[in-house]
Amino acid sequence: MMGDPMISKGITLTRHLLDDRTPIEGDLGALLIKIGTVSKLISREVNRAALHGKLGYTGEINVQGEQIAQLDLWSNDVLVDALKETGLVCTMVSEEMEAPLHVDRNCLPGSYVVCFDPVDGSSNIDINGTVGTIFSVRHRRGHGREHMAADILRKGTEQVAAGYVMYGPSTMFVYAAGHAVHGFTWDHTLDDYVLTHPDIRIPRQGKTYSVNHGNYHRWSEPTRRVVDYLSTPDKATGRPYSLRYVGSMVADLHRTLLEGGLFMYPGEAGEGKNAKGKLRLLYEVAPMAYIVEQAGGRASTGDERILDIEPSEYHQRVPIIIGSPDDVILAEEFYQGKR
Ligand code: P6P
Repeated sequence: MMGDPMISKGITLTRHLLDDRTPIEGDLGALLIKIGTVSKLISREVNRAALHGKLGYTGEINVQGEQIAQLDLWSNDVLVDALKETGLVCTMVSEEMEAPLHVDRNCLPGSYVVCFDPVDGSSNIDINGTVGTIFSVRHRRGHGREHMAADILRKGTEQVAAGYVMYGPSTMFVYAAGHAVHGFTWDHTLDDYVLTHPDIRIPRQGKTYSVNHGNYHRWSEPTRRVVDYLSTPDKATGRPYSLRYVGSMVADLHRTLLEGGLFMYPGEAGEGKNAKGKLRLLYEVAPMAYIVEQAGGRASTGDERILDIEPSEYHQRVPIIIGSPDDVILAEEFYQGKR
């Protein structure tokens, strides 16, 4: 896409997605524009949460066993209503909804399944940290509610688009739809996203690793050995890497995408709740893996390519090792006993 006349400053997300030179299928552009529009509302509420008494938690626990932040529920409802309104989304899966939502009237041939985490990392809102919305888009294959599970539980390779919105010092919309990864920054004067990061490519190798080091003693041996290796000084191989960890997947992945390096949320040793890690395949791990691969990166569990995983449950967790290809391959060598 580099050199493409559409890849120039001042191009808004709307104009980019509706231009017939942008290789995006059918109604997908309209769907992404809608997600961008809703993200403006979420961004505004995140920014005003402290002023409008929207900090803190509802006191309820979600299907993940996690506390529900006030903005989690509000953002989920806003996204659900918007995706319904498009008339294009037949089925939705959300971190905040135990069961998928099936919208019969939208289930025409070519309609979409959208999986999303409305506000990922919402625990960071109360400390004015960066949070994000993550989304994944697939075509539905079935013909009715009875096919809903089969429509949803499909490999990440069948995604037709994925993206995230990062509510940070600036609000950014980053998406991939099979050809390139483009980043747009919210311009308040235009009241729209403007193309600022065309055709993002992840560096082959980075200088940072991103993981919750507090879990060190719960990790399996290979994970500890990866982290021990990266934090051991060795000039010839550019070590030690610096540890960077926000605790908000969108923030940690965005830095990794732009600067390279490794993000990991590995499984824990043994058969406990977090044996497969904490992050959910359908609406966190698979969309991020889709984006990073399209930027030239790599994403695996340590043993298996993320996008090849056949989901078995809507809220299934998988370990994730993702980022620069050289760094992920190095980590995989530890998991596969080659180092
Ligand atoms: P931990 C936020 O709760 C989240 O789902 C991701 O955004 C983030 O990467 C991860 O969990 C942080 O988890 O256990 O390190 O606090």
